[in-house]
Amino acid sequence: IELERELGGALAAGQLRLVYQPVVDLQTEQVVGFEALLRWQHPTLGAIGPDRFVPVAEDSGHIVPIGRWVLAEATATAARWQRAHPRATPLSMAVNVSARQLAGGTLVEHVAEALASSGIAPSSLVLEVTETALVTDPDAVAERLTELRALGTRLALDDFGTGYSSLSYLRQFDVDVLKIDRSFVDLLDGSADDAAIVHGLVQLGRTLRLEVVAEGVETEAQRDRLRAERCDLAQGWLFAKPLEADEAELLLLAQA
Ligand code: G
Ligand code: G
Ligand code: MN
Ligand code: NA
Repeated sequence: IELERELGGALAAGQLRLVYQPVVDLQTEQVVGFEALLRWQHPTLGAIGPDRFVPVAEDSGHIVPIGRWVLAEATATAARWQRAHPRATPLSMAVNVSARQLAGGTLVEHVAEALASSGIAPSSLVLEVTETALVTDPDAVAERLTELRALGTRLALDDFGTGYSSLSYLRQFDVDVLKIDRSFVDLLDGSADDAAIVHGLVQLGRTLRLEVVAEGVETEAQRDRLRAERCDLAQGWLFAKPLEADEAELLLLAQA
């Protein structure tokens, strides 16, 4: 209850900010994009993680104005970085979208607004949804996703393999990107049978012609295995933790 009350004023008080985790191409190790992640710095409670406050924001409805701000901020940042660091394929920006946002009536409007004011190509915006968000209200979600697709944004299935869902959703919802959850990446340090799960997930994505991203890559051994499996992209502490915007810019400058 206290968090919920505090969250109401957090946005206006400038206590929310985005950090950006680089996404790298596994073959070249070049940064090809970022995932925007919310942070809340409360004046007395200190740093509150999204695992704690995003569920509160969802239940209270605060996620809608917060999500609108996240979309505006992340796309504005992407526009700035794309201009400063032009590439054949522009830097991508991934934004997490929760079940409540997806089911609500304003997400499409807020995405369109963010695209228009930032001017980025719609295809460089990746919306990350979890399997659980998809199954919460599949009919409403399917409609929203069709509208988002019409805008030209891409759709990523986040935390893939951990949700309560089935493979049929991959086709039904016309996903573009598969993000393999870090609990599976961790398995790469285990037995051959465990590693076979990652092999299967990467193959599934490749067969369906999806872009495959491995999350939570922490060791060189994991990176090497994923590269050998022809996984396309990766993020994780081995490459970089989520960075403040100015740190992320330095990284882009360093690889230019
Ligand atoms: O940054 P961290 O790994 O602590 O994020 C924890 C969780 O919070 C992740 O599951 C992530 O999807 C979620 N999260 C982070 N930023 C956002 C955001 O801007 N919007 C929503 N809806 N969820 C977010
Ligand atoms: O659910 P989602 O994938 O959106 O959440 C991303 C979260 O994973 C972020 O909170 C981020 O801080 C965390 N994260 C990113 N890279 C790593 C990593 O290499 N190891 C671990 N343990 N967590 C990571
Ligand atoms: Mn995510
Ligand atoms: Na994830």
